Amino acid sequence: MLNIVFIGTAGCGKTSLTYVFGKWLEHELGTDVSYVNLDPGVHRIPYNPSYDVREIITVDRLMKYGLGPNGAMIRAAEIIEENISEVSRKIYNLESDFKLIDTPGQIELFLFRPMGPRFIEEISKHAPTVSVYIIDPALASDLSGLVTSFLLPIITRFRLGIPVISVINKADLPEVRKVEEFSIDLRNLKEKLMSEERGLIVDLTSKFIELVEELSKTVRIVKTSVKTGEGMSDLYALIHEALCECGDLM
Ligand SMILES: Nc1nc2c(ncn2[C@@H]2O[C@H](COP(=O)(O)OP(=O)(O)OP(=O)(O)O)[C@@H](O)[C@H]2O)c(=O)[nH]1
Ligand SMILES: [Mg+2]
Repeated sequence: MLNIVFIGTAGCGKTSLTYVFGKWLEHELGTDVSYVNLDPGVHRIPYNPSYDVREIITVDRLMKYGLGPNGAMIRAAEIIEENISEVSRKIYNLESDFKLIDTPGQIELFLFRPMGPRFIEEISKHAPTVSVYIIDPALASDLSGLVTSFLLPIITRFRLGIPVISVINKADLPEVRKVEEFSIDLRNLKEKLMSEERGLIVDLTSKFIELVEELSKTVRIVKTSVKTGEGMSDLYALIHEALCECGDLM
């Protein structure tokens, strides 16, 4: 039994990848998959959820009581946190080899508020848990965007305390080529930066690159696309590697 938690910035493809990777696991490996929706604000999801947090609260319902969209999302996260034992018990009770967990649209609701770390603490008591951090090429197509995109999975690892693997999604889009070029060799990226930019931003960015290099020595990043289906077996292999490294068995 394994929990796989999909995390990333708004619109990076969490919901679509949860669905497409789940179908790949079912069809290619013949495994049982449970789909879990933790997004209280979503309207339509492509998979049939085995557990849906909207049974506790929805953003729409809170907005009917007069909250604005951001206030409603924050309140929803608090309500989920108040019910975290029940939520994680229901997920724990699902009988399947893989539980794919789709998190709220806004990453800060899950990562920076107590809900995400509390949820991870609960579910990882019962089964190995790994997070898939999804990089959106649209946010990584300039140097500072790229470095920020590489730092976020490190922050995710730090905040959640579980293995985090990174994927660059939307591999079918042309923007991904630039991200790939940069990420293949961070040292080249640093030299390029030094030659093109000046001042504090160069110092900061090169320190961040060093940090990413240092913390990502053994990390492989794979490309996925929910449009073409590419990268699913690579993603599966990467999850396997991450769990082997931290000693958890699948
Ligand atoms: N071209 C392309 N588009 C993608 C891919 N993955 C997701 N998208 C598109 O990106 C948009 C957002 O996808 P979602 O799966 O809803 O992303 P999300 O991270 O769950 O979004 P929120 O939960 O709203 O933050 C949709 O229009 C998807 O069709 C991909 O691999 N390639
Ligand atoms: Mg979503």
